[in-house]
Amino acid sequence: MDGPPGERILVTGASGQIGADLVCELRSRYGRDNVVASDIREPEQDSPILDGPYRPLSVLDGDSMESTIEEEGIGTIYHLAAILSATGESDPELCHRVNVGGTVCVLEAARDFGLRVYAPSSIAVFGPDSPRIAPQVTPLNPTTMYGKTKVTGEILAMNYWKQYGVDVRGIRYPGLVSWKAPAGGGTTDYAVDIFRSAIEDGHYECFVREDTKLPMMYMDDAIRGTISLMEAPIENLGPSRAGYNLGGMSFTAGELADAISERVPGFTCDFAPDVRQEYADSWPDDVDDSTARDEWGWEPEYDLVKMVDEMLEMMRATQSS
Ligand code: NAD
Ligand code: AKB
Repeated sequence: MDGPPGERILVTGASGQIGADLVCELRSRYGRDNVVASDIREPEQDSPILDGPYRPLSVLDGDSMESTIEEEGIGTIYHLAAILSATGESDPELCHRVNVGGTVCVLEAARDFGLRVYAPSSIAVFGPDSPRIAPQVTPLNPTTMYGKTKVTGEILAMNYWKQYGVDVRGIRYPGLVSWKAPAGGGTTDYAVDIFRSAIEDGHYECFVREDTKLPMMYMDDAIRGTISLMEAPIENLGPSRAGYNLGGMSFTAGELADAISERVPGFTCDFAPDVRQEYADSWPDDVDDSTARDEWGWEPEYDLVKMVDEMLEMMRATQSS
C-alpha cells in the first residue's frame, strides 16, 4: 500500500449536532480547506459547516465514499453519521443499517486506503444491569437498538485495529449540550431543548422525570476530548481505544431546570415523561473515566453552573444577532 491519498480530513454526518462544532474546530486547527464536511442531509443555509468544502455523501454508498477519499485526498475520517436513540427506537431497521452498515463502510475504506478513523460510541452501550457509575470495563447489555449498534461499532473498531491495523479511536460520549446546532433525535435532547424554550417561551415541557439523572457534557469539552484522543500517541492507548468512558458532569433534569430558573426570571418547567424515559432509565447516572484520564490525560473543564451560564449567554447572543 502506498499510504493514504492525502492528509485532509473527511467528516461524515457533519450537518448534525456535533458536526457543527467539530468541523469549525478542525478547520481552525488544520486549515479551512483541509476539512471536508459531508452528510446525506443538506446543511441549513446558515450552517457553519458551509464555511469550507462540503460534499453530499451517504455513508452507505461505498463507491461514493471511495471516490470522495481519492478526489479529496483524505487521510482521516471523523465518522459522525448515525441515527440516535429516540429516532432509532422508532425505526430500528434504519438505525441498524446506518449505524452498523455505515461504520463497516467507513472501516472498509480505512482499511483499503490506510486511513485513521474517529468513530464515536455512547453511554447508550450500557444497559440496566450496569452499575449506576458505569465502569470502563463491564458487561454491555443495552436494551435499545441504538445501544446495540454502538456496542457493535466498538467491536468492529477493535477487530479492524487488531486484524488490519486500522487506527480507530472512539469515545462513549455522554449526552452533549450545545448551542450551534439542534440535537438530533436522541434521549438526552431535553438538556439542549430546554435552553431554547426557556429563552423563547419561558417554559419547557420536559419528556423525562424530574429525578432522571444522566451523564452529560458541554460540547466544548467533548470537542477538546475528541481532538486530544486523536492526537494522543498511539502507544498510550490500551484496549479501551474504541470506546473510552468520558465524564463531564451528571445532573437530574430537575437540577438543570432549577439552574435555568435561577438565571431566567419566570422560567417554569413541567415534567411529562414519554417513551424516552425508558431509554434514559436504562443508562447509568455517571461514568468512571479513570482510563481516559490515565492514558491520555482527559480532564473536563465544565460543570453544571459554567455550562448553564455559557449556554444562556451564547443562545441569547445568537438570538439577537
Ligand atoms: P445528529 O443526529 O445530530 O447528526 C447525525 C448526522 O448523520 C445527521 O446530520 C444525519 O443527516 C446524518 N446521517 C444520517 N444517515 C446518514 C447517512 N446514511 N449518510 C450520511 N449521513 C447520515 O448526531 P450527533 O449528535 O451529531 O452525533 C454524532 C455521533 O456522536 C453519532 O455517532 C452519535 O451516536 C454520537 N453521540 C452523540 C451524542 C450526543 O449527545 N449528541 C452522545 C453520544 C454519542
Ligand atoms: C442519545 O440520547 O441518543 C444520544 C446519546 C447519549 O447517545 N445523545
